[in-house]
Amino acid sequence: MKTFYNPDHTRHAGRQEMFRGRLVDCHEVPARLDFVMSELQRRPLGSVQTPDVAEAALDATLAQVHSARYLDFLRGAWDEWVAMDPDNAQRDALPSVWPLPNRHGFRTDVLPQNFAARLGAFSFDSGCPLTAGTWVAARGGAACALAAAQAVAAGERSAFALTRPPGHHAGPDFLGGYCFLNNAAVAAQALINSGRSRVAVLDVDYHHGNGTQTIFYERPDVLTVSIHGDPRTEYPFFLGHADELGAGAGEGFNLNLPLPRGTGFAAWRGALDQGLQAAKDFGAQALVVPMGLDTFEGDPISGFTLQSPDYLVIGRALAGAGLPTVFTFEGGYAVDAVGVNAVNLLEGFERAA
Ligand code: SP5
Ligand code: ZN
Repeated sequence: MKTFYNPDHTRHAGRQEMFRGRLVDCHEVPARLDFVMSELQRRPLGSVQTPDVAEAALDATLAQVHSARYLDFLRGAWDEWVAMDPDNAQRDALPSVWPLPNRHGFRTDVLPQNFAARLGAFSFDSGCPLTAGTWVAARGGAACALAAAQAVAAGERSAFALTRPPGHHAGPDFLGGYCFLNNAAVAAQALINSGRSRVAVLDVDYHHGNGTQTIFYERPDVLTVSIHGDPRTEYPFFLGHADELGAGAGEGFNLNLPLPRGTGFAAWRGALDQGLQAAKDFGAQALVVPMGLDTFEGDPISGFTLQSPDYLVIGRALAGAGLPTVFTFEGGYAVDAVGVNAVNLLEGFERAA
């Protein structure tokens, strides 16, 4: 399995996130990728390379999953933040005011001129710091997702987009949950562009993949499945319930499998089988797996109890689908275990593939 690695990921290093009235150190740190890289050196799965994709192809694919005004905003956001006050260069941008879209009559069609207001209009939480290097890092990560999809489209059995910031919480026109550009959506869209008519996304991160769900909610060509902590108690709270089935032409093409906080591997594995069966029934021609490792028992912000060897079993089960597969790296905040858990999953896949 080829790994596409984004060396620019270090340019995104948020300092603090808002949590219950105080700023706490960011959980989503650059060291996460170092642990995956060193485990990949210890247990190689194939070449590790930087992505080589045409800028125009990347821009075109990004434009299919994110709105033009969101991409324009994100590209220029740091400069605007600093232009507001030169002293802002000393700190990350966090939103603090939101329009509550679709409710209470707040307008989202007229974008405010004020930068802080626009940052709120394009985000859904205050735990996702935007930094000087966020755009470069996120775009480099999307390039990894595109390169991984292109490798699979060209005949590779699987490929791994190893990057951060993660992507599955980023929607058509919003950031949040440590995510800015939706790498899994880029991969799924690129597979569609390569001629696959049906692509399944099977999100195994602890948190519901709300961004990916929203991007494809009204589309019949991409099935989105997510196994996650029940949003009644778990982040992102406002999406991820079992009765969200897709809408319009996409009705029937979204499947949420929420599980209670505290769920262990036996029950989690049952949900995985359900998700794989849904991908099979859909007639998926390729699979995208947003691979979060925050289902691990030791994760500091999550609530399932998976153990490191369980990830080998997950990889093997995913390979059982028999589909060309792109993995994107998502959550996982038990930093010193994230490398072992990620490579276990990928190695379990490789051994069975
Ligand atoms: C990609 C991904 O896994 N995003 C997850 C975003 C979760 N954001 C909410 C985090 C709540 C942090 N809790 C801090 C506990 C401090 N002791
Ligand atoms: Zn997560």
